Parts: sequence; structure tokens; C-alpha cells
Amino acid sequence: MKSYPDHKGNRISRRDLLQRGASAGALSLLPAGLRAATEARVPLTARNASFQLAPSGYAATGIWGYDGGAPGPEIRVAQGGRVSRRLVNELPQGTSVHWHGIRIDNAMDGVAGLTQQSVAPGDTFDYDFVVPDAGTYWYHSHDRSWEQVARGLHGALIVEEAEVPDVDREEVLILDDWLLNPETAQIDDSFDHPMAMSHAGRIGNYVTTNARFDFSRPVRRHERLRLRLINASNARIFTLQLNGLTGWTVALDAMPLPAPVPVEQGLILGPAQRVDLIVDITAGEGETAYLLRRGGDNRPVSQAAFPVSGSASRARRAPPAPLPPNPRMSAPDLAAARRLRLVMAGGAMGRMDSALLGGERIGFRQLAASGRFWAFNEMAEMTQEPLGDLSLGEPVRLQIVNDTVFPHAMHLHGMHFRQVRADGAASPMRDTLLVAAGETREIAFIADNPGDWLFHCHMLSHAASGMMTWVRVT
Ligand SMILES: [Cu+2]
Repeated sequence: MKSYPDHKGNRISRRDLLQRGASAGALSLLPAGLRAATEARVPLTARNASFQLAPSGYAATGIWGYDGGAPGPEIRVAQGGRVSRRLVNELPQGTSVHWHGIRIDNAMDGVAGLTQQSVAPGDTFDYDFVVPDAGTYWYHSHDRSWEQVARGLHGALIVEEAEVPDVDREEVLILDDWLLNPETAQIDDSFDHPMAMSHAGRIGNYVTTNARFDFSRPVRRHERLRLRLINASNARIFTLQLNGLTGWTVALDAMPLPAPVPVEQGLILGPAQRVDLIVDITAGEGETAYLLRRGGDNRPVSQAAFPVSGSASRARRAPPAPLPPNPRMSAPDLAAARRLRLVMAGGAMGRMDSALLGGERIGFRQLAASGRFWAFNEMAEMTQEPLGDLSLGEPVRLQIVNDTVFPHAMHLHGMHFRQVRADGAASPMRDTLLVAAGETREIAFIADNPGDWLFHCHMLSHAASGMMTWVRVT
């Protein structure tokens, strides 16, 4: 009989599973602890599928998706609740799931090779964790992510506030791009191509919202919507703008802003970043409001269309109230903080002539031949020693120097941080920061979550070719 290891390494037979599954009907009669254990059997299956991604007339596209969808199923849970899913791997490769932005128990962070072993084809892994903060999150593969996320292994994870904001409805918009063969509509499988690795990353040629190139939702004039925007692309930086909508930014990377900020300029959304907007439909009846993105030649193109018919019963409302704050949002003590520094180097047209790989200093050409184009502090791979060995509760300042000619979206697992501005002021909390070419930024955070946490570029081809490090909190 085939058996599977659970996350503690215990073997579970298929018969055990069936017997446990059979009790699901009596769920509501179980005490809470047992109920959590039973709910952990809800599968999240990573598998092959195909669907009509390209416009009709093209072939269906073969993807890898959670439960066969791309995006995968939306997971929605109340703040303070639990997410319990059994990852079932039906892919031809090992895989794992990372719950991006959740201040999670380290063992559940889903980083293959750091917080867990890769889940082999045919195997399963039980994820079961509490979500302490409300907000807009996403989940995605964290094993060969530059291939697996590009093939479709991602979905939205929404944690609802106890007090729901006063909006008529909300839309979760997952922004993505796909690199499709224009003849066959199949996903280009040159995942390890040196061009994507060494330049801006894998940029798709087919841009979608919730896997639709022509995403559209009918609305009424004066309707108030909450838009939860998630950038699930491998490397694309979206520059967005509102048209026929008046909007406020209310959260960045899930964390509420102290006060809503009117959207006046373009919104920049780097890979893995999220923004929550509250928007009022100000376009007239018969018109169409748009979320626009800057396309080729800087022309604005529709990322999401909102055709207006009829009016909501109310006239325009007063500006929205802020979202309720999450716990543990206090700013770190900058004066007492430990200082760390990360220098990013390498890439095409960069100045890096060598870096360390396997304990040896290696020239750029030879690094490139080994699929390594980037280095963090001169290391072209994950190191045995962490970038920072931090004490629980310690404040940290981390300077990030981008000595390359490309932007990088730096993501810290397990903890949110604040950018420290030149004048010493702290920016809103987030978990992913875009650092432009040639720029130096500083972030600060409180090391308040124990474990080994990855810190890497979310241009996923960059992470695969040298841009990964980690910190330890004990
Ligand atoms: Cu990068």
C-alpha cells in the first residue's frame, strides 16, 4: 500500500487517509483541535491541466495549476483563522507552496531546501498555519519557481478583516504575463535561457488579469469597489493608472496604511507586490472605466475594464476610512538596530568580473556557464551562514545596494519591513521592495519571527541564478 509522509515525517497509509476522510461528515461535532486535523485533509493538488488562455481560435494552453486552475482556487479565511491544505503533487517535478507575505510559522513557509524538503512527485505535504494579519496575499510554488510559477502555480490568499470595509463589493485581480509560443499558444519552455536569467527576467508576451486578456466586469456609476491587485508575474513591473475611477490606496503588501492615499500618479506594482485600492466608479453610464497599464511604446492599454450601466443608489460618498491596523505594526528602534548590508552585483552589462561559487572565486564567464549571473555580497549561491544571525525581537537595519543595471524586487520571508527614507522617516510596512538600477535603499524590521527566512529577488530567474540569501532568527 502506498504511504505518504506527513510534515513531521510520519508515514500515513492511504487506508488511514480514507478512514480519516470518512469522518468529515461529522465535522461540526468534533472539538476544534480534531476539526483542524480533519480539515488538513482538504487537498490542494498541483497538476497538469489545459484551458483556453489565448483568444478563441488558438489552441488550449497546457499549464500547471493548483487544482488544475491558473490562477489556483482563491483561499479565503478570517483573520486569526487557519489555513489547512494538503499539497498533493501530481507534477513530474518536486514542488512546495510558499504563502507569500504571511507572518507564518517557519516550518510552514514552504521554501524547498530551507524550511522543508521538496515534495516529490506522488507525495503530499500538510500545510496548517494561523494567519495573524488581514490583507491580500498569494500562494505560489517555491521549488523551481522560475518555471513552476510561470507555468501557472499560483493563487490568491485573502485574509478578511473582522470589520469589513464599507464597499459595495470587491474584486481580486491577479495580474500576470505568460510567455507563449505565438503559433501554438503553448508556454515557452526555455525557462533556463541565459537571456532571461541575466537581463530583466522572464517577461511574458501575453498579459492577463485572472488569466483573461480581456478582463471585464460590469459596474454601476458611483459604485464603490475594493480592488485587491496581485502581481503574480515572474518579472514584469506593472505601471498602472486609473481612468474613470477615483481611487485610494488603503494597503500595500497586505498591510493597511494609516490613512488612505489618493491615487493621483501611476501605481507601480513589482513582481509579488500587492496593493489594495478602494475605488469609486466616476465614469458615466454607457462609458467604461479602466485599470490601465502602460504597454509597449508607453501606450495605455486595458488591464481591467469596467463598463458602466445604471447607477448605484447612492451619490458619491465621502473618502473611505482606513482599514483597521494589523497587530505587530510598531516601527523598529532605528538607533538600537543591528546594521546589515547587501550588495547586489552581476547581470548583463554589469561590473561583476567574479564571485564565489562552491567556495572558489570564479570569473563571470565561467559563472555564466554554470547558470550563475548574479551575486549577493560576492556569493553567487545560498551560503551556509546566514546574512544575519538575529536575536528574537532585535531591530535590524539592512542597506541594499543595487550595483546592477536592472531593478530587483527584494522579498523578505516571515516578516514585513519598512523602508527607511533618506530623512530617517519610516515608510509603510511591506514584504517586497523594488530597488531600481544603481539605487541604494535601506529597510528596517523587527526580527520578531523565529526561524530561517529567505531574502531574495522576486524576479524569479534572478533568484535562480544567484540572488538568494537568508537570515536566521533565534
Ligand atoms: Cu532581480
